[in-house]
Amino acid sequence: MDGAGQPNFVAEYHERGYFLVPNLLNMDEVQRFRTVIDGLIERSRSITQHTDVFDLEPDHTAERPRLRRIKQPHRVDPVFRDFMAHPKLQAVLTAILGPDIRHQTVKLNTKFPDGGSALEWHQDWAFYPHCNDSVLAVGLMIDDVTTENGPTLVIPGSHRPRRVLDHHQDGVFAGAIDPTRKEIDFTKAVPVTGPAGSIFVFDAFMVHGAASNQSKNIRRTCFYEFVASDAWPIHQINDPGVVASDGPLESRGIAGRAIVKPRVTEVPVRMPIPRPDRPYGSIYEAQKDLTNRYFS
Ligand SMILES: O=C(O)CCC(=O)C(=O)O
Repeated sequence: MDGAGQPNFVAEYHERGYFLVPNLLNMDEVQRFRTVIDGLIERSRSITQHTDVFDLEPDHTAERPRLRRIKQPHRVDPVFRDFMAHPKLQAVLTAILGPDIRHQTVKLNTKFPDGGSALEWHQDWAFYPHCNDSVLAVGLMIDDVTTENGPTLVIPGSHRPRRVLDHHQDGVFAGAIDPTRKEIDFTKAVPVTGPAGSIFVFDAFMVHGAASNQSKNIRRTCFYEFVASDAWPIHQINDPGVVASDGPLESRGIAGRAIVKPRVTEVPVRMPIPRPDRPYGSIYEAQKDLTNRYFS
């Protein structure tokens, strides 16, 4: 706690745009996730194309299953949903977002050994602008995250000033910024590493990405996006799936009250309109057509 009675991570969040809470979950809790995820990976053997649940690496096969992502895992197994009610997580979230909180989306990025896909630099805000900026993401480390197994990389301080960089290419949403525009100093990138069970929390305006997994160890990180209950989406790139399966937005509260009156503030927005010929599948698919890449 600092002098004003606020946990220190709140100041860190506002200054740098992110912070780490090591070992929020104990190893028994982590193991519950791992068991469920191992079962899902087994299930993916019979899949040959992306589905509503599985996003596949290009070299995925039945013999050697390799996933990039498990989409909306909280709809697949309660372990992912139950985490949102974890008292330690709730304490962190309410310190930043206040007492009334809703979840926006959940995704489990599974970076398999020997080449699990990179993600180009982007701001989450570009994907789901809201009517105010009380929007953040929590990464829950299911495995130890090291500098070798494809950690999330952040650019500290890039969450301010509030601006949304151009994530479009040729007029369509491409899910990443163009590194050749030199708007960001990538030499400032910091890998977010930590033991399994840790969480890191980052602002939706933070520029971040992730290199590919060049190690022999899997890196599974589950990303939860949370918003203050009075922050309502201006656009949801993965709509209507989210609304249809999770029920109406006002029923997705994880703490406090559902607030159906949006708090509207001046926020920068560029509408993330996807390609007309391909429904939005995942960030990996959106980034497929990029001409200029940083990581590969
Ligand atoms: O997998 C990572 O480390 C980064 C995830 C991310 O930025 C995303 O899924 O939007």
